[in-house]
Amino acid sequence: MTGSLRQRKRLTRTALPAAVLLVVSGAVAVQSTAPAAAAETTLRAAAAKAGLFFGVAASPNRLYPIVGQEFNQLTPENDMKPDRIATSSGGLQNTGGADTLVNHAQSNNMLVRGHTLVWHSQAGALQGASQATLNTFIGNAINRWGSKIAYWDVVNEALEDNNTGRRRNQWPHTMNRDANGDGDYFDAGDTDVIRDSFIRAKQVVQAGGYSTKLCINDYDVEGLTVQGGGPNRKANALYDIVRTYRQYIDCVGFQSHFNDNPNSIITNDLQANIQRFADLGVEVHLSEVDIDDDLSNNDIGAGQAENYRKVVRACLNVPKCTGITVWGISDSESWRSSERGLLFTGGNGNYQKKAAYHAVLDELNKGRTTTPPTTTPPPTTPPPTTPPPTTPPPTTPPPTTPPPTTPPPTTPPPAAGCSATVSLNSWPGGFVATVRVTAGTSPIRGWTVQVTLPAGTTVTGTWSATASGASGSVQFTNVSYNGAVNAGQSTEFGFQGTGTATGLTPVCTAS
Ligand code: 9MR
Repeated sequence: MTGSLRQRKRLTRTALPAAVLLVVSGAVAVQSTAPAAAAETTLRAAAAKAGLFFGVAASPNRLYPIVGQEFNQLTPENDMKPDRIATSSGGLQNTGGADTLVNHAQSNNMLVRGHTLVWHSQAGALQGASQATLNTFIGNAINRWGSKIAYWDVVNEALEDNNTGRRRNQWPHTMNRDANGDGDYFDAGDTDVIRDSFIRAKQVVQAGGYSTKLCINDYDVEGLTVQGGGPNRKANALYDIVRTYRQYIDCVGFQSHFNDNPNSIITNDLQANIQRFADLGVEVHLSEVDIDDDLSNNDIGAGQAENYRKVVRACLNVPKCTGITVWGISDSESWRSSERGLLFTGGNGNYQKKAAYHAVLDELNKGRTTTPPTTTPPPTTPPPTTPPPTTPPPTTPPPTTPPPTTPPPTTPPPAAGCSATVSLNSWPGGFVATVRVTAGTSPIRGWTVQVTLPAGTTVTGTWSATASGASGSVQFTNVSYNGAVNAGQSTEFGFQGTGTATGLTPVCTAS
């Protein structure tokens, strides 16, 4: 751990991109998964070994030793919001609290997530500002801290509540214009505050040569589905935004305030949703985690500690889920203290670990992949099983060329078959399909699953596979990390769509 942090510090000083820092952590993770490795005893150490950060929302008056001991990333809870630091013309003021937090992070080898530049709430003197003024503020704020900020939340909470999938009907989104009336703001003639703010932020980062990555952050976007199994339209809308503006957006924050709101629940498809964003090539962060300890009837777990474990595991299982941040240290000091949603009790620097803390630490210590126990010993020397990579993949998209196949020496090898089964989660007008691909008696290096969709059915999103089209006969081909499947083993991908998908007969072809 110490080695990786020393390395991290050196790299930070030379302002290498955050992605490189994470790869460094990931490389340590590979070594640490050796059986002899001892469990780490702090969240930050365990997370660093697994190749992700574990952070906390912080305020200048609560920079107790625990902040640097347990966490290696810091998000100013309120001190970088426009109502603290922006003037009405987009200048900066009162940056003292933010500076204190950035300095504290630097001296404790913590990454900083800047929070936040464009937001309808806590806008202060910027409330009602034009895009030009927002752009001025974006430039001033990014330039003030440069690469000391690893991630900036450029746009926060742009989407409406109650699962409508629409942009908020509030400033700054009231500046949006849908020129051709096609229902989105993605066209060249449209006005889109999200697009314009990201374009500006990207220009500033590039002009300054900063390593800062630019994120979009929102809540109730965590699951593919919401309570009752219907589609999470807010998540889908965020997905469309990230896909459309991918060239400017580097990272996505799922705030992860899990509570009893029907759209704020923990669903079984959290990991699949993280994965589909990751498949766009962006980093995913669980950026403001707190989990109500009294989820009544909406959660998928028995208790808070188990729910924390599931959430952490969902992130760990997706290599591009590169960080988790809890929204405060202790329950009593949380913005939602009545929900007791954090990892510690106590206050004022004197904190006690909860069961949830121990669950998170334990899960982090397991690392990126948990291999299911093998019941029968392998006969001879089987090819290695193929868990997802433990280091985050490079920022370039996965290669489009299939993995190389080795020509058979003289006689052809046994047929490398595979089979596929589909499980469906349907509702009127839509569905999520999870497809399990299982290798036959020989290992396979790649696979393609063909399905014929009924007329009128359209695929709107795919994760852990690449789709050849959206309707009719569609072929889903493995992505870089899940093509190789050992004999008898399985991997999964999924897609969602509109229409119905009952009675699909998937045909699996292996390579
Ligand atoms: O935790 C923050 C709290 O102290 C503030 O009073 C509140 C004001 O809106 O904002 C809280 O932080 C929010 C974050 O900035 C964005 N996502 C939701 C968080 C909780 O409201």
